Amino acid sequence: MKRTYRRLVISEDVRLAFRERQAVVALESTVITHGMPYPDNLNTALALEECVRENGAIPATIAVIDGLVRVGLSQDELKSLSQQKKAYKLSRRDLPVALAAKKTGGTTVATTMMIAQEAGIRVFATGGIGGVHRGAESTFDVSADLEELGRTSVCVVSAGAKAVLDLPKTLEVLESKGVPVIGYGCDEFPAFYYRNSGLKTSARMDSPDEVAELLIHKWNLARWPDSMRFDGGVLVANPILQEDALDRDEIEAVITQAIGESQVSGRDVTPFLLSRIGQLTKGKSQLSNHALIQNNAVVAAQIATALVEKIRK
Ligand code: PSU
Ligand code: MN
Repeated sequence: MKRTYRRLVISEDVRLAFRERQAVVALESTVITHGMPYPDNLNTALALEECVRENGAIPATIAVIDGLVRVGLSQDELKSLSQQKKAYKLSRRDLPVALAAKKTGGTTVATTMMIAQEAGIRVFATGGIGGVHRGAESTFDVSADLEELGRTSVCVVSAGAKAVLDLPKTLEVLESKGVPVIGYGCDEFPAFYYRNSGLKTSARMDSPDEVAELLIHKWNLARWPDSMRFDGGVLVANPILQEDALDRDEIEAVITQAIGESQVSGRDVTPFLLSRIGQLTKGKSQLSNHALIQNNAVVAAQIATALVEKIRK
């Protein structure tokens, strides 16, 4: 059988960035295909790329298009992905199926991490990671994102975990898997739509430089001959800005209502909840989501830039 097998298709922009040792930031695409309605999803995707560039790095949106793993998309490709009604949501288990059957889909945090690592990208920005769902003691619904953070060496910048989750249980699993959870300029784990969950992070850091130093030590990027390397991810929890945050009690009531109405399971849970919360808040949650992801893209670009500078030295 004749087959062409290309593992990764890396865009011209991103290849040039690698060649010139410029900082690169990975961006996920499930937020485009399943996280927001059109045209918000497209506007967010374009704004994120802009935030990364404005902060001195090159964006690489990752997705699967017609069975090819793509690292770096053009504006036209982003537009067409954002309008795709039949795009799949691709987590770790779905990726080989999508490649074999030449599907198109958005990559979740888990798959974006896998692909970023393959491509040599160390820093990745998203909105909020998946985690342990409320009621997981009976449904067993725990996102593959947590497993991936335990094994794949990429730094994920997020506004904590998605607010629909059980945050204490999510933090427990991250601790079990050895994932440093860094409060970025904060002591408490942020709760996505609002800043304070009352839960502790594993450490606090206040600058891109500090995070870059952690990454160098964790993965031994300086190749110190007698140093240890600790494989696995790092979660940088970057709280939403106060002016974009929602009222805690109000949004918690909405989340409880949306969870109560949910009749779906498995991979449909998160997209259903995000869209229902959007309806119930009359779009306010989507505005917050848009703002917090941009804030994460800015910090990710700053960390990626600091990391490149340290490795160059
Ligand atoms: N964060 C957002 N919007 C999203 C997601 C995260 O602000 O749409 C996506 C991410 O791709 C994440 C996925 O990996 O939801 C988690 O889905 P699940 O809980 O089914 O693993
Ligand atoms: Mn799930």
